[in-house]
Amino acid sequence: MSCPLHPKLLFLCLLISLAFFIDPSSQHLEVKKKLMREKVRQMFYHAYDNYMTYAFPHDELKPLTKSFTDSLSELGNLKLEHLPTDYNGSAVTLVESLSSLAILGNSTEFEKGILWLSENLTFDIDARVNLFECNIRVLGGLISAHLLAIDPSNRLIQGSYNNQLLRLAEDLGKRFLPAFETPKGLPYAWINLKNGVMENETTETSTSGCGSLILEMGALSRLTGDPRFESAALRALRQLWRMRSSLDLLGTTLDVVTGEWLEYSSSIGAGVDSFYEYLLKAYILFGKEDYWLMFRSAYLASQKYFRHGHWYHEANMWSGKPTYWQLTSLQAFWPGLQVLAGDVAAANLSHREFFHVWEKFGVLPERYLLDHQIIHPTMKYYPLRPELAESTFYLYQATKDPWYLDVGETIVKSLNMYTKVPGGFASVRDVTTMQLEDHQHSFFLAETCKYLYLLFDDSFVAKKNYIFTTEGHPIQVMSSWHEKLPESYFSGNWTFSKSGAWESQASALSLQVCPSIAPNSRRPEQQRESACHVPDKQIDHRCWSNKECGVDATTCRQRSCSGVGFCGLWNPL
Ligand code: DMJ
Repeated sequence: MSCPLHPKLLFLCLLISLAFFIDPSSQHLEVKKKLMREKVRQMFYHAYDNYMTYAFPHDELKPLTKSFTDSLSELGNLKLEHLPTDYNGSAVTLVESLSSLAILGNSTEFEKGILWLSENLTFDIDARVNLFECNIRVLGGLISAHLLAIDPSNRLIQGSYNNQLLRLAEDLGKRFLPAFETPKGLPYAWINLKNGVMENETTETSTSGCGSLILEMGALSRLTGDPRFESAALRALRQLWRMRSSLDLLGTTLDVVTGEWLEYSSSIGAGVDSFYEYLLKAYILFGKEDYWLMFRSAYLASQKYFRHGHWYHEANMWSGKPTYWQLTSLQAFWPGLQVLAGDVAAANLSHREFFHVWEKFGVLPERYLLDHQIIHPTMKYYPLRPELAESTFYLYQATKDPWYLDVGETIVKSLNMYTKVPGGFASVRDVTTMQLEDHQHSFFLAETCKYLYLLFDDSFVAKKNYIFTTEGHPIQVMSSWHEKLPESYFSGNWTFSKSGAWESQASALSLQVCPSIAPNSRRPEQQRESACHVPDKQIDHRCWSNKECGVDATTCRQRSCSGVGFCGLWNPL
């Protein structure tokens, strides 16, 4: 292109020429990401401002009637009249919003929130709360916000910060401890914050309730120097793991006093989900090999007994036989976890199945019956859950495939179209009619909006290595908390690493957790790790017995030794 000599025209011409050198598709992508970030930012503030106006300091917003609910106590099935008359809630949504406010860079609101909480929040209340929910929402929210506040690079605090959030977290953690006083250290599901475990308290709890406390309680111990929190959570986790079946499966519910399983059906969904998540994330955060070994066995078993194509059904923990053929909305976190484990190809395939159901109904129904291809008749709701957005975020970060941005855009559109009301965002009672329910769960601010924002914004995760708790609260991965610093450790969350001519693309973790590689047939120049891949003993796949054969990377099935001495997938499914 030749440019005229007139200065104005010359300038214009140079600009046009420059545009030719800038890749128009990447430019388009950046524009789209910026636009979407703004949309999600507006969604967050619509939810947050309405909460602050109509519900704060109570726990959650009722967006249709512009009123409030004290969910922290209602989680214990207590009616409000059973609570102290001066009880005004524990501002759960504010606690849950702090880390999102930090990511959005709203230092004013972040600091204001901390100030209010440090002057007003008390846990000395006669309220029965669910240990798991209170841990992931309140303890996790406080710890994450504390860590973000003390990180000077965030520039979130203008005045002085005197660890007020950490002190609140420590007080809450101490109130959790009586729940663990059972014969085997398995915690009660419910605890009265003032009086400890109540008389005649139910002894029934879930696997996730017992086995997903280690991130928050472990972090609390590291920050306070008081080892009791981490050891209580770890003891419970180890005991749970000891109770696994010979197939490495765990049931869904158990008795904390007798230590017996109550529900034998096992899954990656409700009641178990975050147990898997915390094994892998605890390994990332604390670098203890034990967590990885437990995760690896549990993950292998899940692939072997639950996976059917790209779906996951439930199975009996003792026999491994399928029990319920259902897809649940909570399972949609699984592809995100698979990305963290380096199993990106499998994550992509299962994510597509969930998104297909989202597209079919506009949102994800709580339960979808796979064998009949219909929604469960009494579980038609969608309470603004974050799991699909969460997995979409992980997959985009790992692959940078713009298709995931389109998925995010669809999710944002659906949420605005079906659930946005003048008073906030309302849950869907029935996805077949899109009839709404008067509840805006705090996880909509802690997770749904956060993951959608992070999908379109790379800056937060590019800065540091974070793990996100099951409630979406970031905790920085620090070498000082690591038992053993992994050999290949990266400062960013995601990385491309080169070995010779091969490029491997995966999570920062995958190079240490999945040293084995599986070829990617679609893009042979790229290799991807698989968390379940165990290579055959001999490089030429020759064998004398089954013991010398590994686990197939794509199907996660055990390979066996053929009559003529070669490892392969010889056994029929
Ligand atoms: C959240 O509270 C957490 O993610 C939890 O682990 C299960 N799912 C809900 C939101 O769906």
